[in-house]
Amino acid sequence: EVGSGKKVRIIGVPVDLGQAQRGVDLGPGALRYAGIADRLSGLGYQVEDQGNLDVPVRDVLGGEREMHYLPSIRRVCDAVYQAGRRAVEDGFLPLFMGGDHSMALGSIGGVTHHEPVGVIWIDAHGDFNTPQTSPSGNIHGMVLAALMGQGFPELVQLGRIGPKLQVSDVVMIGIRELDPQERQRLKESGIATYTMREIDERGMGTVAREAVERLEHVSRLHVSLDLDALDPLEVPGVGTTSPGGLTYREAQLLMEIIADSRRLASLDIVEINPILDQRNQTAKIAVELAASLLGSRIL
Ligand code: HAR
Ligand code: MN
Ligand code: MN
Ligand code: MN
Repeated sequence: EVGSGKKVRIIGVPVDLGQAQRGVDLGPGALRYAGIADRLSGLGYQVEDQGNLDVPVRDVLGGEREMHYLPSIRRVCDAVYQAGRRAVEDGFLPLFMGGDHSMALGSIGGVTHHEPVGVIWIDAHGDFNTPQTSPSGNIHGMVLAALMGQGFPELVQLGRIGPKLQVSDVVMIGIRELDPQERQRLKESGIATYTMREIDERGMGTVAREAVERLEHVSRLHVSLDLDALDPLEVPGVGTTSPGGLTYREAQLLMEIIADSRRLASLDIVEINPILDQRNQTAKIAVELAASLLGSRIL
């Protein structure tokens, strides 16, 4: 058995404050109903669900609306950070269930508390805006920049002082939709980025192996899986859809190749919006991708 008693801790983060659409706070429930815990225990993992972290509902945060809920996102991410740090200290592989992508500030902050981690950021978007370049003001579109030390000081200094990630510790896969200034910033950042064009031309197998090799210098890998990286025809349950995305087969191959590295140490599953979904299809696909990432084999 692949899991052979290794421990996974499920941490639900029902946050929807990083973006504007209603429904993404229901993601943790959707993943539970799609059977995430049983699927992983079936692989031989010891699975512990620690429930959901406390997240205020936006309906009681009227006063924060103008600030795009920055104070509450900061508080939520603080709790996520501590939960992630503790999970690593306790010897668990933490699986963070969003919620929108703003929670990755806490999850990636927490899992890098003791030592650097290589991050595979799978997303249609760059999430590399700053408050100055963001057209929407939505914090889920700024989280990777904040992790690298750029943006709201409240977010940059979360958990511990300073940047949580170095340029060489990140690879991005599935990118196809960037805002004009975000695009410029990403080009100048030096982050390794595999756009959809690159995947189409070179194939996912080649791209995925190269991405994992780029993170050879770190002993642990974190996957931040934004479901909008997949094509909306396959995963209708996401808030910010972008056509021309990964097929389920490509995403699964990517997961399998990351699994082969045997260095996966933590995982985010974010941006599932059950209100927009059809029969929980998006969460079901996410569960299968998590299983592939944790070593499920066809043969
Ligand atoms: N780039 C846009 C913005 O900053 C939208 C990006 C956020 N969308 C996501 N995150 N789902 O990946 O508002
Ligand atoms: Mn994202
Ligand atoms: Mn996205
Ligand atoms: Mn605004």
